[in-house]
Amino acid sequence: MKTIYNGFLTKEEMAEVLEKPSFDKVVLSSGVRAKISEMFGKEMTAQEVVAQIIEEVRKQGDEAILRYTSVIDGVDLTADTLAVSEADIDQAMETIDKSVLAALEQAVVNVRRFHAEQMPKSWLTERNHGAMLGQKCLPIDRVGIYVPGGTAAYPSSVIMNAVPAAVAGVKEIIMVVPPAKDGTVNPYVLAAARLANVTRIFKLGGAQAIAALAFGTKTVPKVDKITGPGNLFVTLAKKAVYGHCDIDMLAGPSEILIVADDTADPAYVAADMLSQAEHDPLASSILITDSRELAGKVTGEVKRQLELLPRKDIAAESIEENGLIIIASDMMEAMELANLSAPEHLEILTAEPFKLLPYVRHAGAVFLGPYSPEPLGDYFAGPNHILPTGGTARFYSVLNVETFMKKTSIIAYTQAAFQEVSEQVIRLAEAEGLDAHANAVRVRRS
Ligand code: HSO
Ligand code: ZN
Repeated sequence: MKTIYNGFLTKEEMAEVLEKPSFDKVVLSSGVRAKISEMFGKEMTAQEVVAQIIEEVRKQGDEAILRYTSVIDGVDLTADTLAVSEADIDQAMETIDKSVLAALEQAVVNVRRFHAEQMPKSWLTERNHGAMLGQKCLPIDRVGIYVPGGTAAYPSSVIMNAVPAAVAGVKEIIMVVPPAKDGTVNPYVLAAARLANVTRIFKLGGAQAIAALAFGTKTVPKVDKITGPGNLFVTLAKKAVYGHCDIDMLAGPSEILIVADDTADPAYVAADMLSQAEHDPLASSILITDSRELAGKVTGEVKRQLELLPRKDIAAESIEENGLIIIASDMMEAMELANLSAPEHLEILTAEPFKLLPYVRHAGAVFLGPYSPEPLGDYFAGPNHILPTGGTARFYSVLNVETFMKKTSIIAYTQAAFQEVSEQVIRLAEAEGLDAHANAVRVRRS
């Protein structure tokens, strides 16, 4: 983990330090490259791999997804066993720890309650001469939610994807999740899917899952929108199918940025940094503080706590490669740097955190004060944990109910209202040289 002093760098240099590598420039590990060569018989970029998988899934449907599941996940499935059965979910509900089940149930309640407050309202308003204008908010019919597998199982991501969709009124929620080596899906993931009203589940991951959802196969239904985070291949596939269906965002590795002053507890700061670091060697954890003393103590705490973690290898690599402490001259400067980074998660651990809230301009989610650690939001408080990463909080929002809705506008003029504006509409149609447009107004004029 590096420590740098902001005063020594120009704003441009600092922007460079804080910039995350763009997801489409990520360098593949030698292991992944070797696997690609073995699979396709030649060297290929991640983009080329994704394009080829999508093409094959479009042409060959089930055959291609089953083949890729066999080659990539090492699991041989059939069109029948690709789908998780109700009996499988019943069994998962039986086997899981009852206290975890209770916590999942409460998380669903909290997430539902928070998202219900986001529900946009359809509206109609009256203008001159009884003209009515309005907007109807409608749910998307069928969505696909991607739940990552890999080194951890994420029942919380099932809840964060599916509950807002259900609140929005989506009729069919199709979930895809890569199977474990033995062909099963983590029972907590299945239980979360039942609690969150997921309609159907397929044991399918990677670019092949995104392609199947975007174009449909005999077994996997085509959806209108795909949401949820995944690895590089999933993200590239989402980008490639965008336009055939909608997507939520292009997400990369997880990040936390903590703005703290000398009142912050170094053990809390270190623990929160490590909570992100354990996700992924590519995850990043940044502390910005005006206190050199805190910076020193946090460095020590990170080292100490790291040793105690079961996922120490992942967290250590992440801290080593992407851990950073920045010393700012004051808290205003700290906030400026935080905005420059536009982090996925922004924790503010200062004496009066609410005083800094007005200065937050770019962040996926903000956590204020010593008792709002990020994992509270990851699992339980109610707000969503599917958030923009890599600086994209400048233009993407956290996943929310409107992610699963669309808006339709309504126009209903009376004759008197129409008469009053018709001349001006004709002028505009004529100016565009569109006479048939002008005529559609003229024929109605009295
Ligand atoms: N911090 C992750 C979400 C997560 N954490 C799931 C634990 N489980 C990205 O926001
Ligand atoms: Zn997390």
